[in-house]
Amino acid sequence: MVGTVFVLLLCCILPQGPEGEDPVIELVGSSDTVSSFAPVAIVFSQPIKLSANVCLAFDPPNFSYSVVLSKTGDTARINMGVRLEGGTRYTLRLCESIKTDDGNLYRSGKDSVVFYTYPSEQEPNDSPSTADTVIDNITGTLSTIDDTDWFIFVDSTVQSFYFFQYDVNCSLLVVDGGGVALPPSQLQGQSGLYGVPSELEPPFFLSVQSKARSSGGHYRIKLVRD
Ligand SMILES: [Ca+2]
Repeated sequence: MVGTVFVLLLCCILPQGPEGEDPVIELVGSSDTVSSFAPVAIVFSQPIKLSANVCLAFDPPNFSYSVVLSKTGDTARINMGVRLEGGTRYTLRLCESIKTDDGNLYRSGKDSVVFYTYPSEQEPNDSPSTADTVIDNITGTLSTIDDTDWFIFVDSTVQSFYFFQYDVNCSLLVVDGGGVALPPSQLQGQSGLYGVPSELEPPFFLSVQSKARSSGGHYRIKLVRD
């Protein structure tokens, strides 16, 4: 009984923050699916001190990450440091509790943020016979100046596709099932929406090739269906 009273009293004495709400951490952005190569941003519902140690436990593990906190203490950019697993559900938990400016607590070990990664290319995919099948989204990188990535489109409902490039200097080539390349002039490797010619019957192929002997960055292909 005495213990119960003490707990009740303690509940009333502990600071509850401006609205009395528990602080929460959420993913920034409208989508919970991200590229395996891209950073992730999280927002703290109640700001934390800039001196706070934001220690994160990834599941599956990633020990190469780094955190950059915004000057307002309410947003953190998490640079992954490595390429995450493609097509995977990730959970982020705090390794250490963090106090808010108002004395509330983000508790360690709680499930704080869940996000998913788009499927990513599986090397070797440097020829049509080893091409990765594109279902909806797929990400890739030109890891060396000699890297060429091939993708196969098998779905007849695909009308067009987006190609998003992030610091990739590349050219694109569409090849039909018989190995005949379409005129490359329409495909500059820039981010944009590319139409699939109506006469092109699946399966057909898209290759992403290094341009001017450059490498690095990453890209994403997103199919658009009718
Ligand atoms: Ca590649």
